[in-house]
Amino acid sequence: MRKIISMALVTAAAGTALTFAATPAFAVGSCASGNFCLFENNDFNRGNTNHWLDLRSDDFDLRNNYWYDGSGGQTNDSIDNETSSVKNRRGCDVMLWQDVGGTGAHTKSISGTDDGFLENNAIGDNRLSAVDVCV
Ligand SMILES: [Ca+2]
Ligand SMILES: [Ca+2]
Ligand SMILES: [Ca+2]
Ligand SMILES: [Ca+2]
Repeated sequence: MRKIISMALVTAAAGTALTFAATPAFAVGSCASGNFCLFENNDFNRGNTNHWLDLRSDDFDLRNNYWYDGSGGQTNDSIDNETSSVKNRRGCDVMLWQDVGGTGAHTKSISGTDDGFLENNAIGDNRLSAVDVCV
């Protein structure tokens, strides 16, 4: 009887480990510490397609970056001129630029803040093309 119980515990423990391994969805698009996080839609994609990208370093040309989806796979949908909300978990301020190379309208994302609606900022909605991390 004791042996059966311990076997059951081993099975349960293995099942738990598998569950954790199989649910990266918890982390997908949730903006972990150390990242600057872009979202295709307002309000961090809530109620909409879960297209996201995490950046850690400068990228002055988002034309060659592509959204990741809700299962963590890369799409063929370019990020350029599509960002609608951001979260700053990078640990420093980040400048958002309208044009490739870092020109045009710009908005500074303050370290530790979220903005679910870029339309009311200088950068505007669906215009972000360059990101300067730790300005
Ligand atoms: Ca790029
Ligand atoms: Ca958008
Ligand atoms: Ca805003
Ligand atoms: Ca742009």
